Amino acid sequence: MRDAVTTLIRNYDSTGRYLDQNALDSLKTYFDTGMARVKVATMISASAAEIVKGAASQLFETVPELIRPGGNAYTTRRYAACLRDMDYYLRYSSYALVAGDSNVLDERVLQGLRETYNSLGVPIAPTVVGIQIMKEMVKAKASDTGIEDVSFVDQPFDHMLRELSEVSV
Ligand SMILES: CCC1=C(C)/C(=C/C2=NC(=C\c3[nH]c(/C=C4\NC(=O)[C@H](C)[C@H]4CC)c(C)c3CCC(=O)O)/C(CCC(=O)O)=C2C)NC1=O
Repeated sequence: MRDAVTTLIRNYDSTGRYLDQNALDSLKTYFDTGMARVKVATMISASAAEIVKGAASQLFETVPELIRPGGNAYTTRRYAACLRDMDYYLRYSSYALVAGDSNVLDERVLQGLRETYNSLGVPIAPTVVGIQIMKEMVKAKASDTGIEDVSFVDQPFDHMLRELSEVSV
């Protein structure tokens, strides 16, 4: 598992270079957003249940077939599994936000996910929609906490969206 600092050092060490201006600029960007990252993670911890529940209802309103007979989230067990997956995406995004690096998502969430979803018939497209809804909710709530530039919140969500979208093509 890596963060913004260890990833940077790893890259420079692999070619035996001292940190240069690019490295320092990228570290500065990370440290400048540090408190905001922690603030968003704290907000997510406090509102996780609300975010997951709200995003799931929006998803099921958008794609109602999911919870009708024959839908992948139909039956209490599968409905619960779907919400649990949304909660995984949210929790690991909060880790990735603090780390300033998506590596934790690759290692803990995305590895093998496509195979699992494909073998269970879990549809990727609505999963992507669910993650998009959570991203918008987290950004709105981050703005509510007074953070002016919430663009860094995009990173982990966009990373998962990119990885999952690649799968469906
Ligand atoms: C921390 C990393 C991690 C992830 C990401 C993870 C995902 C994950 N989701 C699963 C199932 C599932 N995932 C869903 C999710 C959905 N169905 C839908 O229609 C929606 C589109 C979507 C919710 C948004 C469902 C319904 C199942 C159960 C499928 C089944 O058993 O038939 C399974 C199969 C085993 C199980 O049911 O627990 C895994 C491994 N597990 C992990 O340990």
